[in-house]
Amino acid sequence: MTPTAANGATAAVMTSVRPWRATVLTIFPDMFPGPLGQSLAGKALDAGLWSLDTVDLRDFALDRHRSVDDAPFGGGVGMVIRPDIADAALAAIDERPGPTVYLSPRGRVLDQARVRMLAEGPGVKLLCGRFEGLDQRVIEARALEEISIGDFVLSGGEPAAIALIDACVRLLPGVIGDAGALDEDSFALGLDAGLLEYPHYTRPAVWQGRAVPDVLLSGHHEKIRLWRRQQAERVTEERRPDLWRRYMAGRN
Ligand code: 9D3
Repeated sequence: MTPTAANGATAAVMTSVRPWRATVLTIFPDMFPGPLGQSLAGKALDAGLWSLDTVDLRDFALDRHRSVDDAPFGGGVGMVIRPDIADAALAAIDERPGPTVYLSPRGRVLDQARVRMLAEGPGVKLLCGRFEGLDQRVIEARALEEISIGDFVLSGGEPAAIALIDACVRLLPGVIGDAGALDEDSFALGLDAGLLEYPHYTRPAVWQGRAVPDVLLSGHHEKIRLWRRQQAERVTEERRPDLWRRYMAGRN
């Protein structure tokens, strides 16, 4: 299904705006769409709210073995992606919209501010790291933006690309209904306000001898709001001193 004026949510986006476009350069194109073909992102993909294309780095190899890597100058473990092959692949997607991101454990750690900016743009081109990394010269020559998704070791950039795309897609107009986007709490609390979330409860009211906090059953909406804020602050101070410091500084 493509966006049509028949759908009120997409009608506003129709005029001149092309769907947000993700282009992924990878030696494992079969990893895509993967989880992005399911749930929220998958429905939005089917609805034409965004598009996903993969480009196989091996298609730009120069030998019959389709090798894209070589041994590191100066010695050491592992292999390095060749600059000439990465550059040829990047040249082939030059006309596609958005900045070119190289997913690498050496990158700046992705945050919601960068996700918001990428989602507001026309799309993104993602080069997935593999082996020990990519020749530094192509990173410089193409001014690639290096992004990591956190301080843990993946086997390659593909799962990081999937996480980045998922984070962007859920922000695209029409992907989340008004219910989620306009929910007051998601602005007042939660990551947007710089706090971790308060704890959630649903039925049954007592489960395995554990009762839901009384205040949530009280019907006092002001008390509930205050309790949730207290809980959000307590858990943030406890688990994320970095977020807590920023939150407290921002209250001045
Ligand atoms: C000798 C050190 N290398 C292996 C432990 C460094 C290394 C190279 C390549 C470690 C991981 C990888 C593959 N990772 C990614 O391509 C990657 C990644 C990550 O590992 N963590 C967080 N974000 C990202 S984005 C791409």
